[in-house]
Amino acid sequence: LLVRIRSWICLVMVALTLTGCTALQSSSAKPYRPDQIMKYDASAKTAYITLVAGADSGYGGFNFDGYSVGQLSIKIPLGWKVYVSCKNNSSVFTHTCAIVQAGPITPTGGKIVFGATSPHPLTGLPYGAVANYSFTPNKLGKYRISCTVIGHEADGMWDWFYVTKSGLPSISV
Ligand SMILES: [Cu+2]
Repeated sequence: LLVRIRSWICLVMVALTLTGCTALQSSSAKPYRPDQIMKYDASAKTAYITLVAGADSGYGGFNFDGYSVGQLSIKIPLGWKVYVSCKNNSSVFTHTCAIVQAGPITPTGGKIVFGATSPHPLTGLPYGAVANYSFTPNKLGKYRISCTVIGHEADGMWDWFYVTKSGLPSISV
């Protein structure tokens, strides 16, 4: 809905000013690059992921590091330890950073897996709060990085998280 409203506002602006709306709709300028979001130590089989919830205004702020609706994909090999730093950058909404089953998008987000969630999964972190946690994925598959505060996943606040058989962690946008 937010996107639709934004597109509509954009059309009105075009009609009024005859100027383009590229900047408003562009999703190219993200606040964080992949190499800023994930780092890893291969010898320690440990990955470090920094998730900033509501990093910018993308999808009405329903994003991680500026990425929504699967624009970001992180792959972690089975058995690696993952440290997550979750920061709520929104001054409007509470948020969480969780790993959930990749079933249908639901109002409360998917079922949390690997115990991977910031505290208070339903109510979220207050503005400016940072929560650090770690987990070790023990099952191969496709999952989501989601905010489990009610309604947020459905508003686009999710990205992809894969547990791979072997190799090194990777991140793509
Ligand atoms: Cu949220």
